[in-house]
Amino acid sequence: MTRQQKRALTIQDISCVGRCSLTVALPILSATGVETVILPTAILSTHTGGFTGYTFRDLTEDIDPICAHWKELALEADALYTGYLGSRQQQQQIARIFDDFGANGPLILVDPAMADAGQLYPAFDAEFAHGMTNLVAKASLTVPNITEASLVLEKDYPGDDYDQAWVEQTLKELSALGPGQVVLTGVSFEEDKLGAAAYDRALNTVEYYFTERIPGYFHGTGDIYSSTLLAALLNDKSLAEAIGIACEFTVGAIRRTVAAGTEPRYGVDFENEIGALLQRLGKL
Ligand code: PXL
Repeated sequence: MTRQQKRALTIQDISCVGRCSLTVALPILSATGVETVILPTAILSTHTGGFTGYTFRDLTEDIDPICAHWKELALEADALYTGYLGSRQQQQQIARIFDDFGANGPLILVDPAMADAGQLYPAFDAEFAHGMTNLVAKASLTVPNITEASLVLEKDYPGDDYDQAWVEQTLKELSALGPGQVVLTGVSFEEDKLGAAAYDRALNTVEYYFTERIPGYFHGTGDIYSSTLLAALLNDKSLAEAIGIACEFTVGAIRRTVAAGTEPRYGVDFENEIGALLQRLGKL
């Protein structure tokens, strides 16, 4: 069956409250015209950053039967996109999903969503980080922050103490694991600027995009960034264009949240930025 619309399959948790993982990936991709198929890895009452007492329903056992059904349907996707995962076992299941649903050469985006600001998220350990390295190796595009890049490469987290040479070496080391395209987020060389760096191995280019830095820690912005990056790529933007579109969308959502004075652990107001995103994509 021929498809007019691009289709993404995204595999991550549902944090019911807190605007991250599937509750941002699905609306962002859908709003930009991408048909979005979801594989939830777990259901949590809230995400694990800044809330205590959250519930966690592990959906590991459901993953193989869901995928078996999809194989019967000969389901195909233009992109396979993973984010926050519930367990080490899920990393292995997903490696198989990449093989099972990879025959048509989809873009495979692995966001190794597991850490920030030098710390693993509460649910994860070194073994999980190691498993993420194996998954990154199977991606065509990976989008870590600086903490995640350091964990994936098993090198020291530099804190704020890095330079352009470190960034470009890190991009190339990540690419050497497998992915032809790498985007590093949370890159900053000047106090008041924050952005992303992208490496494309085939083009042998490194591109940067920076916006104003808004001080504070804003939950879910890594997931918003990766989802928007993928949405832009599936809307035929180049990697260099897509990193800028995703930076502007993310900072726009942060700006609105700061102006509204809402609690950052409830995530950022990306909903009211969707119009601006569609304009940048040329869809309005
Ligand atoms: O990628 C952010 C994220 C997603 N899902 C859950 C999380 C987090 C970050 O803490 O806890 C459940």
